[in-house]
Amino acid sequence: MNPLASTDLASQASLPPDTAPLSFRRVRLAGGASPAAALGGRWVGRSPEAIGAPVLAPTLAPQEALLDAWSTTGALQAHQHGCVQYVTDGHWLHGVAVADDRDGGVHAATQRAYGDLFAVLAATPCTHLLRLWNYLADINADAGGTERYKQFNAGRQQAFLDVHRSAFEGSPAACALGTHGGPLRVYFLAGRVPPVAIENPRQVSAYRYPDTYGPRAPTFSRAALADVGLGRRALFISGTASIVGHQSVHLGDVRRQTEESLTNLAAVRDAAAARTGQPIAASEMAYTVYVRHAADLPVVREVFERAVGPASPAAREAIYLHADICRAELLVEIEAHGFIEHGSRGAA
Ligand code: 3EB
Repeated sequence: MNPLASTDLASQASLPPDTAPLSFRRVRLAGGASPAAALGGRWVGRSPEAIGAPVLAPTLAPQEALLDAWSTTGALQAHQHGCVQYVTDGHWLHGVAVADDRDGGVHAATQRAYGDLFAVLAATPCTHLLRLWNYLADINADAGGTERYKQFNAGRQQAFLDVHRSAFEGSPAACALGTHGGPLRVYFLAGRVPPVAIENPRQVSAYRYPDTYGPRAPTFSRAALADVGLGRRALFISGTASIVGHQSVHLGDVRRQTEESLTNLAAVRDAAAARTGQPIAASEMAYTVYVRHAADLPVVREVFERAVGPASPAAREAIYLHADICRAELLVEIEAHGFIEHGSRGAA
């Protein structure tokens, strides 16, 4: 336990005492029917709301979909604003911004999505982003001389600056993946209290990447720790790839890229544990594994399952999606979230 670190956390604003707790469930649904009582979440598989990233595993029936569902016990209200649809109970808010990038291009679509999203947050008590999930078709394709991911980064950073939100230290945890079609989709989860941003000591912070990766840096932190009520905290680990410092490593070697990504995930978990004074078990987290080439699934899965324990809840519940990673040379990216009980904090 690091006493300094726990002072840090203790000085964070705390949730109002009447807060309904936030919870998570990964659910398999026939026909993509929305479960009652969920704020919402990211859909994959056979649903009109699904992202264009085919599910490589688990094997789904033709009409099945998977939903990463965020729930609360509070009374829910659904709303729409601009390109954003969202559901909130006043304590937690989940939404999705959907913007077609075919007319005005990626930069404009990204600014529109984030502009509407920030307008929603500003109009509710849930002003603090806990986690963002970005999905953009053909992320590595060139459009007018600039890679679409770089245009996305420029639009995203500008949208943060436009509303005077930090685009650097304290940025939200996020991921950005390339889908095989469909509009830009930005899923977001927000709450009333700011999370604590966590960085990875093995990596340069993404918002400090040199401009060789694009004129505007990506806007995200490596992870975020958020109080979710009832004495629990969530650790949201951003999309994590085979990057050391700011460089992609193990080019062309999917096995070693997967191992390096897992080493980075462990470093982020360790950094979070140093802040909370409590370890978080890799075997208990909920993972999404993005694989660029479907043929790489067996190798990625073998390395991942060995790392988290082949019989663990993590291995059993992980989902593998066919998606492009935001740098053309990266073959795999892994994201995860999990929960920490304050109760087992001992003396603190
Ligand atoms: C990386 O570490 C790999 O642009 O929101 C990971 C997580 C990555 C989030 C983003 C990008 C993003 O740079 C890519």
